[in-house]
Amino acid sequence: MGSRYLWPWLLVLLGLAPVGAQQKPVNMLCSPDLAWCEALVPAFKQATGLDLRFVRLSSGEALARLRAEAQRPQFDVWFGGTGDPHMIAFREGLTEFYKPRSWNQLRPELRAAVGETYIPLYMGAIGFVVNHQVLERRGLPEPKRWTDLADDRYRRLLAMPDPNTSGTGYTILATLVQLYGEDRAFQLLSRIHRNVAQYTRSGAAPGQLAGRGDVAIAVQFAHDGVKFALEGYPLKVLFPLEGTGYEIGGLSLVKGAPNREGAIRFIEWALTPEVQALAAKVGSFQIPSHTKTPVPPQAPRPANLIRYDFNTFGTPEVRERLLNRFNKEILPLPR
Ligand code: S7P
Repeated sequence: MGSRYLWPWLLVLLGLAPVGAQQKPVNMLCSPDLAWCEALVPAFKQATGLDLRFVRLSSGEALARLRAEAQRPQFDVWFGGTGDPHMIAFREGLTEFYKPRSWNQLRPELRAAVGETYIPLYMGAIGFVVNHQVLERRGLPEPKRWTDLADDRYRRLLAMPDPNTSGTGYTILATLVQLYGEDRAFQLLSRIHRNVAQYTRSGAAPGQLAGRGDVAIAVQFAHDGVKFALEGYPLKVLFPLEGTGYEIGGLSLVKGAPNREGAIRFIEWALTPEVQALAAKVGSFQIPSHTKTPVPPQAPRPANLIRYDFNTFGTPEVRERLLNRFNKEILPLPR
């Protein structure tokens, strides 16, 4: 047996490496598109020999799961999903900040925006994903502004995600509050509500409804709309003129992770440019956080991003207050 096979066992014998720790599977809570979660599994196995298991949950649901398991965490790592719930999880002591070796190679503006709360994984902006065939058929114009979404002519022609379960939905809510102030945002939401045919559980689902022609306008992440358009649906991605909000998708180490070492191995691996580039190969066109990962040519690049206040909207009390208002003041209104 060569010395390269002997030295790991020597470490074990000296008590410097925990027996079996490297062999335990890594359990991942995964919030992006399912195809991306699935693609990570064989790639991680090939790179490390370790099994990766995952459960796919939307960002708000993932946060709820971490809260429910706080006393006995089941997951090691939370991959992807909008940043606000990652920041909230950190502030509630559900995750811990781990600084990866590649930290200084991640886009500085993303690191600065979230501080040392979670690891930025990608960036993506909210847009309007419109089915141009449905609009043409009905002789309706494309919506240009957030306020256009309240236009009576779009009655029951809109779909958007529910901010309780969906990180995308919460990003939309927080965007309107930042653009209009809280009370005016809720007034606008109450008028938009009349046009909403469906609030979906996950963030990408509105684009599927628009793609099939069940609705004309989906409010969601623009990159999810690009994916559906490239799959052949008659969709077009627009950005509201008033400005739009965005996410800094997160990667977090779960506090008290049963397999902390495996989680750290996963995090270091997942941040490499080669692994980040997997996303675009399976149709996820966000802007990757590593400066050396090529930005997919399909990634939408809106010109008018707002100065999204991650610190405020990643606060547990602010999220709680906004969701309560949404549940009490908007959802019960007739449509
Ligand atoms: O599909 C990719 C993506 O839009 O999904 C992530 C996030 O979990 C949003 O989904 P939910 O709204 O269902 O939580 C985004 O971070 C990501 O860009």
